[in-house]
Amino acid sequence: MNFKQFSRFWINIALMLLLISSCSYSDSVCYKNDNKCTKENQFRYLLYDVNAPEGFNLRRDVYMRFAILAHQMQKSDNPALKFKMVLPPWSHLVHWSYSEYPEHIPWSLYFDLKSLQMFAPVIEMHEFFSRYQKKYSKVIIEKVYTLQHFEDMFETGNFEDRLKIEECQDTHKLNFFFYENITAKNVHCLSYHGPATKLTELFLNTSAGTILINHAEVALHEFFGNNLYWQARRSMRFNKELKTIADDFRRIFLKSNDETDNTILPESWKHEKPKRNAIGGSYIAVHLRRRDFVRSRPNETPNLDSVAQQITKILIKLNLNTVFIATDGPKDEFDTLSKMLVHYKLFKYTPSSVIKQKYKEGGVAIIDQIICSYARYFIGTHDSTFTFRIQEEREILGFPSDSTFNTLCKVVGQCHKPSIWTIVY
Ligand SMILES: Nc1nc2c(ncn2[C@@H]2O[C@H](COP(=O)(O)OP(=O)(O)OP(=O)(O)O)[C@@H](O)[C@H]2O)c(=O)[nH]1
Ligand SMILES: *[C@@H]1O[C@H](CO)[C@@H](O)[C@H](O)[C@H]1NC(C)=O
Ligand SMILES: *[C@@H]1O[C@H](CO)[C@@H](O)[C@H](O)[C@H]1NC(C)=O
Repeated sequence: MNFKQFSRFWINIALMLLLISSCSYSDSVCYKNDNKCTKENQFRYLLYDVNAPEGFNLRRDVYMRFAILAHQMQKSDNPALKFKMVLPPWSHLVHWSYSEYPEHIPWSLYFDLKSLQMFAPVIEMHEFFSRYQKKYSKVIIEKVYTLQHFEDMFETGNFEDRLKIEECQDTHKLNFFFYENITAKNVHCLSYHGPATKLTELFLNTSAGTILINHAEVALHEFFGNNLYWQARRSMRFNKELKTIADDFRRIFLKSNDETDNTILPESWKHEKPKRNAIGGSYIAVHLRRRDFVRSRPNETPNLDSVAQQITKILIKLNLNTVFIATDGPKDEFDTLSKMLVHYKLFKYTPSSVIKQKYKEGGVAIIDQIICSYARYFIGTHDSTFTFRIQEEREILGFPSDSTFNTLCKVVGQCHKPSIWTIVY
């Protein structure tokens, strides 16, 4: 055996071992009245991933679209639609600083998993792994669909809902959530226009036990602001400890608490009743989105002078003297703003190193969002999804809409009309 033959021999052995260790799951998918059904294989697994540059708060919106899909499939009688949806761990988000290694942050660090599960059958990636680890050392996803827009959509003006396997527009290598032990068998590109719920058509057409949807953000909401939308949104309660940290800050610095603010929510969002009687703490909150917004949206993003003027106007109008600032801008901007508003009390949340280390930028952002949500009056940044999530939170808490849907203007009196998504009772 010469060297070439020798190495080919070992490559073959290695391939064989790989195949043995990774056989497909489709034959273990369980359909009704099938004696193959065991507790473990009665579900298929749906995984989804989002375009790398999308931020945390847009990803939360994509989650809602897929949670609604998973919710509807769970309610269906069709056994072929029995899925568990695997939550994509948070890694390498563009706005967050990160090291070379992916963080793989589980959803439970930021959200109350039990609450999510009351709406949709979701599991963490590590749970998905542990279900397979017993049998296999590597996960081989049976079908991957990378969503893409129809290239002809704007030329032909065809905006009908449709889906079709087509040639891939994007030829980047798939990254599988930055795991080295996940690969795929079948990869397709799916030109797609329509809501995420339309994907059931695809799932009914395949018996694959594991399906991954890439570029999930291409799939849209079926309805914006209907009852199902708000159920999904309400189920996204934050990790309780983050709420506690935010509550401590409110109590200590802003003299705000749920009793006096009239913002107590029932333990379970399923019992939430329509109301619009939240008062909020005696402070106004401002979400001041800077960094890339300053550069990429010069016509919308105000300078600090203008921000200070706009804040002053509202403080006078509401007869308040306390401001909470949530911002991704540098510390010296906050200091400058404080100097411009010396007659008022300005606050900003600064995490201790322990909290920063445990919850990272995502957790700090959520704490800022919570504190903004409980203010008497909120002013956000035009077109920021970070702001949208705060506005939704305030709708859920029952604030009057005119205390919520306000955004900073470029200069006083020159404003964009904010998009308003209220809960309609
Ligand atoms: N702590 C904190 N972080 C912020 C604030 N505003 C923005 N950030 C950070 O900047 C990131 C970018 O905002 P995201 O809303 O997640 O990004 P996006 O989904 O692209 O949304 P926008 O760019 O805001 O439309 C957030 O994930 C935060 O880490 C803020 O007020 N407080
Ligand atoms: C894949 O690797 C990750 C660590 O990178 C590990 O946590 C997980 O359990 C592994 N999965 C399987 C199926 O071995
Ligand atoms: C379903 O499968 C058939 C046969 O493989 C294929 O021709 C059709 O395009 C598929 N439909 C969808 C929605 O994937």
